[in-house]
Amino acid sequence: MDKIVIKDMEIYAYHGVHDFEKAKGQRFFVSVEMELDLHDAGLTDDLSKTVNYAETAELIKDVMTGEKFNLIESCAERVAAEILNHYDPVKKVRVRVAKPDAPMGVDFDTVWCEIVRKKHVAYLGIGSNLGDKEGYLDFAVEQLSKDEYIKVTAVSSYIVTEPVSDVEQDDFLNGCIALETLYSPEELLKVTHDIENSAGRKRIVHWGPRTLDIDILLFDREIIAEDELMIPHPYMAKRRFVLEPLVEIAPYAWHPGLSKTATELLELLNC
Ligand code: PH2
Ligand code: MG
Ligand code: MG
Repeated sequence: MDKIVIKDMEIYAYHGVHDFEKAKGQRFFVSVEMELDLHDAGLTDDLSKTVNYAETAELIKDVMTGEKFNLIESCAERVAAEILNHYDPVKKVRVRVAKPDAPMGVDFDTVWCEIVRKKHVAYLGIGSNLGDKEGYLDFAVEQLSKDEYIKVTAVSSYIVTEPVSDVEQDDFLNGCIALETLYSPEELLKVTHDIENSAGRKRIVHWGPRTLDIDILLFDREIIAEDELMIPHPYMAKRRFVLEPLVEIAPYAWHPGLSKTATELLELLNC
């Protein structure tokens, strides 16, 4: 992947565990490597097709001077999040924060931490068969869009589907959401649970009627098999109410366990 790099930007700031560090301040050196596709910008000589590094430098300075953190880790985390949130074309960033005058009882050149953060792509299935079904699905989209670490990139049409269940219940309204996120799968799961709960979801009957169900279907090409979290979603390949809306927004979404696209999975259900 192409990169834009800013190396060792010097910023005077007030981070540190000790009170005197927060009062007096010291020098920090911040480096960032932003991964993005530079081909188009190079061919067209057009600044709007790339990231303006002078603007990035300002952004980094604002993050580093806007708040006082205990840890250089927190500085790095915030810089990474701001850059990824601010610049759509940047998919991955490496951030290093160095503190050469850190109070240590030894002679040293410098000390730094370095992190790599990237945007993940995830697909969610949403469903409701209680109350204002459309309202609940819209609520899920709204709440996800509001989260500063999530960008909703596509929402499918909502389709009416018959319940796949042994429990007698009303028809569902189902849909799919595509998003980019800085969250890990576990963090995203917590976000989706919180949204289900604020939609008044009560877990009374297993596989019973629900105001709002949000399932993580796919997360990058990861495979996770834990009690609380299975990715890809274990039943997605068998369920038309998942695959139809998924194919509408992401026909080539890849199922890493079955090594098939969403479209291929839907075709298998049809035959
Ligand atoms: N969800 C289930 C069980 N059955 N059937 C339909 N049609 N739509 C659903 O979203 C659904 C279901 C468990 O989450
Ligand atoms: Mg479900
Ligand atoms: Mg669920």
